[in-house]
Amino acid sequence: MTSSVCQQGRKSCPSTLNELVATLIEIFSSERVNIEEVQTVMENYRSNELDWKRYAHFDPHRYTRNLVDEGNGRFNLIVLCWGEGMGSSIHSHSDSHCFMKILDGSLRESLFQWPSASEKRSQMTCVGSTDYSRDQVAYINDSKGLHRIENISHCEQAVSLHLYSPPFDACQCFDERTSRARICKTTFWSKYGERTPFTVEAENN
Ligand code: 2CO
Ligand code: FE2
Repeated sequence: MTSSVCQQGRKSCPSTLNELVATLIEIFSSERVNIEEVQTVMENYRSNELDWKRYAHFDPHRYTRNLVDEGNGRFNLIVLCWGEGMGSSIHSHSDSHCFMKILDGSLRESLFQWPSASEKRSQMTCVGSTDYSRDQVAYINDSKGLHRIENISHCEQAVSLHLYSPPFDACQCFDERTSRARICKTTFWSKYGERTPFTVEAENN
């Protein structure tokens, strides 16, 4: 059996999640972020369940967000667990970079335009959708638009690894039929593998 060998040197080709975190911390220590470099490094890490299963906690009712690392204050690295048929709302990313790598299963990203003032109270416009499978990496920021992420499978769970820089704890969530926005607080189901205490206002976007 042949395995693809990464040709770009050890740092660009992390072989474990820990190595990936170390490389990302180094990349984000500089002021300027090279989006392609981050995407490549995240793609080069081959998903290994042994690395991330301690962060992969599922909830029967909605997708979970599980903090892996706070990236020296520069980014949040989060494992998201999506049960069959689960999805997010349409949401923004609070002026942050958002990278999403598939660790298991596959996810659909649907892109939407920001509603213009004249479109208030009308249906939002979907401008395309892309399916991502294991080890692929998607990128979005607010200038590219809004998105919804869904696990469209009815028989497979999905797990994804998200990097947000700078970290944020709230974003805007939109009602697809009316374009109305509201502020959603983001919450963690677990941090560093440990269940976080339940809070009443807890909600995902
Ligand atoms: N932004 C959503 C969240 O962090 C997930 S969709 O991918 O960015 O809950
Ligand atoms: Fe998102």
